[in-house]
Amino acid sequence: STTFQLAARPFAMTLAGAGGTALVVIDMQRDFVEPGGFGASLGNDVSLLHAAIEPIADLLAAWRSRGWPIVHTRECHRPDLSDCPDAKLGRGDPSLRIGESGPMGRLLIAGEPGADIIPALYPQPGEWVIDKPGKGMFWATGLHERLQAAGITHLVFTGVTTEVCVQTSMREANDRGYDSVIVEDATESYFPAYKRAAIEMITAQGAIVGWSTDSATLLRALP
Ligand code: C5J
Repeated sequence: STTFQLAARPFAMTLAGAGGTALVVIDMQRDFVEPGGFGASLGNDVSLLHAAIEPIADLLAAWRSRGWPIVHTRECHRPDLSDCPDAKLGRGDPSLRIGESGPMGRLLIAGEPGADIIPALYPQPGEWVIDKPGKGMFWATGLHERLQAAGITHLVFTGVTTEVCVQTSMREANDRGYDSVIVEDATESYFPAYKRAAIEMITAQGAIVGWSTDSATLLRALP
């Protein structure tokens, strides 16, 4: 199988070519990125997330042109909330809770406009769209088995928010044996200091969770 080298922190890494490296786009949903959604209901300034959109679009184009695997995730729940634990439902001090109705429909509910992916990054046919009830993409999704069946061994992480769903998913991936890299300009947080800290935690101690790079370096490295 083919491989390629990527300049990364804390040191260079090897990724799988020939479709063995999936591009993962975490939760680029209207509910997190647009006004009136779940992120805004928690008091966050959603415009802080917008810088990640163009770098993710560039990576999507590169993966699509190669026919390599792409995984989009959406944090959302069933309409009856049977997959949303009370502990999650009751958390925070939001102006609207999960399942309540806002301008983009019921917050974080599958099938509602707000739970869907923003138009600029909308999935194309054949790309995987994983609905996840948790912060991590492996919890209650069956994703590990699907990745294994597809021969995917390496993951490139993008999306929002860096220290919540992206970091949780990357830690879950690490424990399942994937080598992962987070693309620094293709991920954002409502808290810039937390974004920076999450990337430092991921790459510390000799890539204890994984590596980091930037989209320009990654695009140059792709075979
Ligand atoms: C959050 C996410 N921040 N997608 N979700 O609640 O990171």
